[in-house]
Amino acid sequence: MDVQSISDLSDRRRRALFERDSGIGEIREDVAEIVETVHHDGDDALREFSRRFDDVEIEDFDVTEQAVAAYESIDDEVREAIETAAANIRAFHERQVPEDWSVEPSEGRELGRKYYPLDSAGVYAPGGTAAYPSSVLMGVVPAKVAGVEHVAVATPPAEEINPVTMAAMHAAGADAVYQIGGAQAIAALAYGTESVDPVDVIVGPGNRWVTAAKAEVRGDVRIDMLAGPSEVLTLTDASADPEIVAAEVIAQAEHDPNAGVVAVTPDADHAQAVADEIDRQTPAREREDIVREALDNDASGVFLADSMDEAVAFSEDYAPEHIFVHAESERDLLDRITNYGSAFVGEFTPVAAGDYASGTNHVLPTGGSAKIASGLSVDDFIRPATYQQLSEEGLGTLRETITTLANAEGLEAHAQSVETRFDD
Ligand code: HSO
Ligand code: ZN
Repeated sequence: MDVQSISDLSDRRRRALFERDSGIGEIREDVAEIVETVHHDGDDALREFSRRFDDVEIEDFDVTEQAVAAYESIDDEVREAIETAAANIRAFHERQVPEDWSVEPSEGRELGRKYYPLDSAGVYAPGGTAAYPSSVLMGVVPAKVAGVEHVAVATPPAEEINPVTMAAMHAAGADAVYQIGGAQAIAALAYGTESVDPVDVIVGPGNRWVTAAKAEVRGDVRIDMLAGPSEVLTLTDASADPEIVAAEVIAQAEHDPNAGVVAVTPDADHAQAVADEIDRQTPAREREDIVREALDNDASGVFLADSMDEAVAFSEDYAPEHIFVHAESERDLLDRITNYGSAFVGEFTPVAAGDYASGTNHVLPTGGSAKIASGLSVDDFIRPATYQQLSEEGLGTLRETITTLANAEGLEAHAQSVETRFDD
């Protein structure tokens, strides 16, 4: 792999690195049609799309019982790993549940905020080679922790739906599981059909069709984010072991040929050592072909900065989904970066820890949206509302402010609703 100096990057290359595209633009129209058809024709449309896209004839969309059976039949070892991961994810997300609060900013004016869980949520679980049991846990567990009553999972139909993914649905506490995939699944969850109850929020990663469908239904239901391919940026100095840095880059590269995998450092020898390690380790990986494609794409590379300041600025512009920070003053570096979905600090903190088991969520903002958005959390399933109670004295203090503004807006009845409470 070549090491590229940040100062030598062309504008085109910088754009490819910093303006990563989700790639849903060109399929938006086709997806809109699928969504509309399901909205209109319900189960008939779902059956037709399952025939067309998944090549299966579906009688019953509901496979909830299969998830229970899968949970009971998978290897004990795998079941235990699922339970351990789920417990850690649950514990971390329980810390996110907000408590209702109130204040009295002045005498007789009590104001507060109350938090309500949404009634229902839909979690999309991709199929095929992207069937990740871990992603099911990341979607369903926070919903349940938030207090969502009804959590449904949709996953593409298959001769045998991945049993570990199905088991994870049950372990996480999913209330219903439907064998429906792609854009049609998102439409079914958003609008409901004869067989599928509509939900308030749809979360979870999917392919471009799923993502485009989430963009389509957004507004009618809440969605978490428009997720793109996985990303990692490593920010390291000469104190880091190149073997570890390369392993971090390669790990996320195996997700997707379009993954964005980047190593940045201000140390020239370290940069070269990381690049060499990537070349050395890649042939040994099972998913070597995907890794190579990811390393070769325009959102990836090994980059040399003039200074740690320039490396930090590069990372801030890239705004990666995951950042791996390992340097002499790594905790200081963590304080200097802000644009990332989830940070992994120090030698013994692989991104894989958060991908699976440490407890943080792995559904994270990609494509640079870490500048404006956060990863999946309990917040996605919660709706805050405000309340207040004023005493006579409290309202008296505000009386003139309210009536002055109401009259300025020409809304005399608003002013009167205040005045009517006073005798003078
Ligand atoms: N790194 C992926 C999540 C994942 N990794 C699932 C392994 N399984 C996107 O954040
Ligand atoms: Zn991963």
